[in-house]
Order: sequence, then C-alpha cells, then structure tokens
Amino acid sequence: MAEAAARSKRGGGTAGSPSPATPAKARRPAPPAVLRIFSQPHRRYNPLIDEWVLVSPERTNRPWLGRRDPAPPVNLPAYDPDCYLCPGNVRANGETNPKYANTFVFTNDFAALRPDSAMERIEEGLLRAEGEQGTCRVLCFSPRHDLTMAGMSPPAVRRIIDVWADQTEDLGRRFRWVQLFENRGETMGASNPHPHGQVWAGSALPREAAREDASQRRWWEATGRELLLDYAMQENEGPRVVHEDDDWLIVVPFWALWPFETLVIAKRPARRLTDLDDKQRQSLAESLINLLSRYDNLFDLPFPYSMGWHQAPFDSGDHDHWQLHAHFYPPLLRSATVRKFVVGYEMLAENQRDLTPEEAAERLRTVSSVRPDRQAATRSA
Ligand code: H2U
Ligand code: ZN
Repeated sequence: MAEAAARSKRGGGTAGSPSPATPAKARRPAPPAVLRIFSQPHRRYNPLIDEWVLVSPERTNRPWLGRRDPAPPVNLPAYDPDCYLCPGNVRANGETNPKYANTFVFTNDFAALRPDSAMERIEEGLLRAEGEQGTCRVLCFSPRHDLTMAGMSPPAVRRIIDVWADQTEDLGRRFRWVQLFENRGETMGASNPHPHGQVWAGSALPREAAREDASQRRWWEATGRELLLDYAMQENEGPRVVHEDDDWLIVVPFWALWPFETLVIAKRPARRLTDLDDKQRQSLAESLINLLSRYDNLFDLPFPYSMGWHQAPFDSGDHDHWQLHAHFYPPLLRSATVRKFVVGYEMLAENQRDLTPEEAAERLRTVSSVRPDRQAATRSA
C-alpha cells in the first residue's frame, strides 16, 4: 500500500501514537537526541497495547532498604514423593498421575473457568456482567521434578512446543482465546517448583488479547503489514536484541516495563503456534534454551518469570494482522533478591521503569547463553 494512502486511511492515528506510515529508519531520531533523551527521564510508546511507559534511567542508583525476596531453593530432588505433579503421585482431588515419560496434561483440579457456566448477561445502568465458559489445564513439562526448561535438551523443549501447539488446536475448536503461560518461581506465585505451565481457554477475548488485537488490526489496516514483523525488522541487529536466528528474534522491547522483559517474535508470518513448521519449532526450542540460560546466569539462580504466548484468537473474521509472539516478564531488578514492584505511580498514573531496555539487553547479551551445568554433558530429556 502506498504510504500516502496509508497515512490518509489512518487519518492521523490514535492520540500520541507514531504514524505507522512513516518509514522505520526515518523515524529513528538522530543519535545526539537519542543519547540526550535516553539518559534522562522520558516516555516510550508501546504500540502493541497503545500505552506509554515512563523511563527514569538515573533511578537505578538509589539505595534499597526495602524487601528482599529469599533466594529460591536449589538442589531439588529428581522425584519428590510430596509433589502433586510428579509421576505416579496422588493429586489434591484424589486422582493419581500416570507414570508419564515426557509431558503430561490434566484439567486443573481448581480451575478458574469451567465449560458449563451459565452464559447469561446482565446490564443495569453501569453494572454489567456476563457468564464466561472455559477450561484450565496444567501442563507438566517433564517427569523430572528438578528439570527446568533451560536445563532440558532441545528435543525435550521441542516436545513442550508440540504440546503447546496441540493444546492450541484442541482448545481453539471450542474457545475463542487460548492462553498458554508459565509462572516460574515462588516470586511469581508458582505453587510448585516442578516445571509446569498452564493453559486457560475461554469464550471471551481477555484484556491484553483485545488490546493487542485492536493495535495489530489498526496497523494492518493502515500499512498492510504485521505490526510485529515491522517491529522485528526495525530492531534487527539493534541495541535491544538479546538473541537472533533465521526464525526468531528475542528483544528487550523498546517499551518494556519489567526490568529484563523480553519479546520472542516469529520472524515470518505465523498466526499461531500451529502454523510453525518443523524447523521453526526446532529453532524455537534452541532459542528458548538460549534465553532461559541467559536469565539463569544473570543473577546465578533459577530466574523467576511469568511467560506466555499470544496468538490469533479463534473467532470469525480474518486474523491476517496477527503475529505469533511470546512475552517473558521477569520481576527481578538488581539482584537475586530485589524485585521490581508495580505499585504507586504505576497503579495510579502509568508504568515506569529505571534500567533502560538497552542496558537490560546488553546485560543479557553479555552473560553466557550456556548454563554451567550444561557444560558437564548432563543433558537429560
Ligand atoms: P501454579 O503453580 O502455576 O499456580 O500452577 C499449579 C496449578 O496446579 C494451580 O493452578 C493446580 C492448581 O490449581 N493443582 C491441581 O490442579 N491439582 C493439585 O493437586 C494441586 C494443584
Ligand atoms: Zn514433582
């Protein structure tokens, strides 16, 4: 689509957003201005959810007398008789897990969504409510209680990717939104160190999904291109790249909120995990191991995070504007025990970060992409 046409179609854009029709390179400010802006308090725009974040680079120097989280336990056993996710163990609802060899999926015994909820709607003035149907499942990544994704072999991580894709396909037949995610570490609320993820699928488009859907659609309608593919092109070999191969780009996004937040973007058009071919799944397994090893090496501990996949919803209409990606949101800021809190100004005004995304990316790039335990050829599936 011609740029002029794109510009007029967009009609000026949403408040504060950069014009999508402006060529990427030309939008980049001149280096002196970049240096000036980036070393002082400034705001950055997140085009994926149409929101701003305040960046205050000098604040990382402030003293910290606040909360320190306990360092997570290391040296876990390969099997824990008290773990409700280990093979052959009994869960809270009395069911016994099979003696699974690779991965194992079960319906969450304390599901937040159920398939048989009443679907009525009420609307009384400002009071609105609607029924929501869905289901929640737990995904055990490995029978080994002590094996995190970073410690797994590429074929073992590849099996998790296949499970993610299979769950997407299965739940997408019945529900509009399929949210795959993992909470890793006590700091992120994980109830159990046994490596596991979750999938929640529901009939509504939840908040983040709706915002990303709207932003990607606006960009697509204005430019005829996928927002995240344009972003990946603009970040190519830039200061925020953490890891890159033919199929995947991992960056600390320009607009990141969490100190070491990363965005994993498929470099070729893909709406969902089910679109990925064999090679893309293989390279994704290697890219994830690379990223997670860097995370673990950063503060020399199993790095806590919440991560999850965003992929096209399952509803009528086209999804050409969607590009598959994963978000990693780690809470740690300056050490193994000092985390970032999203409180105060963030709750009441807008998001804020101290460390710049460029500094965070540089630290993640500099740290080794191989965990010390991997060098001893202890790769285990
Ligand atoms: P998190 O650790 O990420 O919170 O996930 C564990 C999930 O496992 C949690 O949602 C479920 C909890 O409801 N669970 C079971 O389904 N069965 C059990 O026996 C214990 C925990
Ligand atoms: Zn276990």
